[in-house]
Amino acid sequence: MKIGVFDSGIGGFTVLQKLVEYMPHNEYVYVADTLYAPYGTKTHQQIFERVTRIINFLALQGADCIVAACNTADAVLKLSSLSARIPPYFGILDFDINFSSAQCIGVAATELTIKSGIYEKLLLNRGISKIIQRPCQKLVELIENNEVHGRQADIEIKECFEPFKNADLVILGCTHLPLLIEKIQTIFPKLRFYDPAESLVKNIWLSCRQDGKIIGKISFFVTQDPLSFHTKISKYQTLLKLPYTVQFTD
Ligand code: DGN
Repeated sequence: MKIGVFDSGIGGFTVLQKLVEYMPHNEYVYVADTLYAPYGTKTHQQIFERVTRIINFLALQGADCIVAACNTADAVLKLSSLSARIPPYFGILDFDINFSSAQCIGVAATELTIKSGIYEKLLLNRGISKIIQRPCQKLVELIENNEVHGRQADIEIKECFEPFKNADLVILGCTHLPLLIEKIQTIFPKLRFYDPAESLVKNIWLSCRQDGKIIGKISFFVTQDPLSFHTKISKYQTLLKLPYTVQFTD
């Protein structure tokens, strides 16, 4: 089967990697909306327009299902009625986790995801009232620019994660963050983290009937500068494992 995946950049790799682990024989079409990145600082309307366009593009590519590997985009879609009209659609916010109501939960996410109130709503519905949310936009930019090894990354990690010191669990509410998890964990060894992609990908695997075709490849489409995207992703080859191509789309 063909699975369409999208994010503003390379954050969705953390979801794609898990999809490939569970379903290595599928064909993947991944849109990185690099021309409009970062999503986290845009308006609801701007993201809605971009995401509608990307979903139409993936449908035209013949995707059997579409995965929003971006919390910001999924938050916007979940607050509109679009996702209800484009089955089968899966979003990173469709995660399953049980909390005890006494827990204090941290969420690191983009400004737009936090502003949307979606995590607050999801957690309140699960009986959690102690919620700490922190923006991680600067970390997204450092990850996209491959500047994760310098001092600035340490400073930004501390600024984003320090307020979670008393949280029982921190949700990585931005798909870019798992790309930095080892460094975050080294700086905050006592914090516990949850990546929503864990349960999302398991749910996709359980609910999508596999057609038995063995294809195993990824087609990346980027909305700006395919060459630099190609260079950027070459270091993730072991992460992604499958052969891939990179093309431009507007
Ligand atoms: N990876 C995106 C998310 O999960 O919200 C954030 C990307 C961005 O453009 N800031």
